Amino acid sequence: MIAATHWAPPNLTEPAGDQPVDDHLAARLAERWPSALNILRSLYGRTAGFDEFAARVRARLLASSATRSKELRALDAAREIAPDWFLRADRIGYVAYADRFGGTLDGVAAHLDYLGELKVTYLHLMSVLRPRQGANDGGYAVVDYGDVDRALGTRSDLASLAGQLRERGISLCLDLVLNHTAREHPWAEAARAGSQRHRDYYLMFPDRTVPDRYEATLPEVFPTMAPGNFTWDPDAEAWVWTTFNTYQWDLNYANPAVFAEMLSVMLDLANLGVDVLRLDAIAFTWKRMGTNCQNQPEAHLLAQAYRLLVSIAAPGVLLKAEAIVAPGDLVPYLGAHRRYRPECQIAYHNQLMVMLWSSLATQDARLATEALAALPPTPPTTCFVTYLRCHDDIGWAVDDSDAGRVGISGAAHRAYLAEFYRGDAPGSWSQGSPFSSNPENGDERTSGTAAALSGISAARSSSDGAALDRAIRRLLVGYSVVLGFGGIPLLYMGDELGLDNDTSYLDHPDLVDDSRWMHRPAMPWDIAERRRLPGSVEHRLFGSVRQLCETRAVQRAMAAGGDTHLHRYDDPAILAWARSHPEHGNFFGIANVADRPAVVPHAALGWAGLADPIELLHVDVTQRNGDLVIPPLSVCWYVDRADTRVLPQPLG
Ligand code: OTU
Repeated sequence: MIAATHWAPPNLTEPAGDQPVDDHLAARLAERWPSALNILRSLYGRTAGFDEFAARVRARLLASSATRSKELRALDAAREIAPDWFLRADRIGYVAYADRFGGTLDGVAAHLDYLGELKVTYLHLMSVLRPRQGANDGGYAVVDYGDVDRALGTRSDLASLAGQLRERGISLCLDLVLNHTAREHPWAEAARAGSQRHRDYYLMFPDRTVPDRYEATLPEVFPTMAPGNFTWDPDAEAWVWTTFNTYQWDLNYANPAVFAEMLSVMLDLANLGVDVLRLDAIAFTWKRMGTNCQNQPEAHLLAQAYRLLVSIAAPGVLLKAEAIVAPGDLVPYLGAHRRYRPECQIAYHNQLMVMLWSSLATQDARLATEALAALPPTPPTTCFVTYLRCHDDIGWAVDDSDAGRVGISGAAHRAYLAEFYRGDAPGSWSQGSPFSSNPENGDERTSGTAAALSGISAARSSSDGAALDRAIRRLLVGYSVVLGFGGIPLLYMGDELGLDNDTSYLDHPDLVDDSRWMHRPAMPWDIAERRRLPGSVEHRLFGSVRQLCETRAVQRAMAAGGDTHLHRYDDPAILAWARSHPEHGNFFGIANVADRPAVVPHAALGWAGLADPIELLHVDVTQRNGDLVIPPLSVCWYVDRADTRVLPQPLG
């Protein structure tokens, strides 16, 4: 912890005019710059002009701090004093495309009361920075990181929205698409025009020799939309590295100039009032011949360097790793290396999403229990974002050895889940669609809204009341685990209302190839009004989700940090997890993923460390022969009475 003392750090010998603006900054520099410099040296120490580069980075930090507003500096100070601010139980996230939620940034601001109803304290707005015209992968192809999409508003609208969010205690998360730029970004334009300096910002090859050698070990991220990892650009007369779509040019992070450019972007967004930077596709940022070019040690060094540098200039700002990778590869993004090294504070818990849908399809939580128990521990100063749906597809990340431990084949189960959620398996209630099927390796991912995947859409169109009840319970089981698992839960826009798939993308030539658009509808505010109409699906879902959020927000034992342990019992329908936090107390969650009652031993509550448990969600748990009977498709949240400040209200 940095104290606001008045000593001059001994090793700061910069010339006058290059002095830190305040003592806090001086202290942070003294504490963190040497480590940052070490990391930069291991990344770029061998490139010519390293010292000059390092001096420029340092000067950039000072300049950025000097222009950081008083208000943001105060927030920095508060967050340095209470660095667990983002781990607390009252952090509840909402994720939406800015345009689809509000039309414009001002439009987003006009709907903040809606987020207030859900107790939202963290807002991830997508597609805010200026993307290329035409196809742009939902905004993940940026032409100007310093400008806002003109259809949404201006930089000052963004700063004003951030200010309004701050007043309401809502943190703003924006995407930092750092792995690639749009093909029309000025750097790429200059590269095409022949500037060698800018060609070095990207990975460009005169012929197929080197690309073919890389391709030998590279997977394809979008095999149907954008096969291969390189695109011939006739103007640049080169094969350009394009991991994602042809118009998304991968940046060359082996070039320190690229590192410095992206640092400037981060610091600029931080000073506009952005609280969390989502590092898009961070796993892909460093390439190495003979590997899959993901999760390379240098990708972690990049994240560590950015973390330290951002925490010097804007310590209230967090980094979130968007690394949709195997669990063992994931926790290092939170700093869990052989020895802890500060890296991103937040990462996506993709495995939980996959395992929830897997459990709901099979009405069996044993695979989920094994997979979640196998996840290595995360540093207590970091957390996951947990979610049931997001703007991307679901890749059926079932690990073969997890599957083996419950006696099933990983490959067969992956194929089954894809089939189930596209609605083709016997008994399926789902109305999802395939995304990026790869006939070569049998991979098939899935698109669809939570309502479509949980059976709400199907039940609604067949007017089957009992099926609708089950489907609603299914979606709420998913969200009850997401909100109780520990971490920052994310509500994906529209799930709280049960929005159906939106097929209008099929009429749009830029979108038609990409089924992810079916779960990216515009917010139908007229339908949202039905949340006030008793008996409507919207009322049932919204009311229950709101109640989950309200319940969580006031139960400090539901904070992130601390440990999570999966508990195993005989009944395969039970997913049970205990969380213990040294300060905030114990939490125990029990989910029954089956459409029949399920049992856990009565002693389970004691085994989970609860002395005087109270159940927060008013689930009608009964007792039978010394067992607790959990009703079909329901979730119980238990905390100790002593840790409870607010007693629970019935869910309704
Ligand atoms: C991310 O996606 C974004 O979330 C996608 O919307 C973008 O299309 C993509 O980057 C390119 O900018 O790269 O680290 O299941 O999870 O495409 C993982 C696949 C990513 C997605 C993957 C992801």
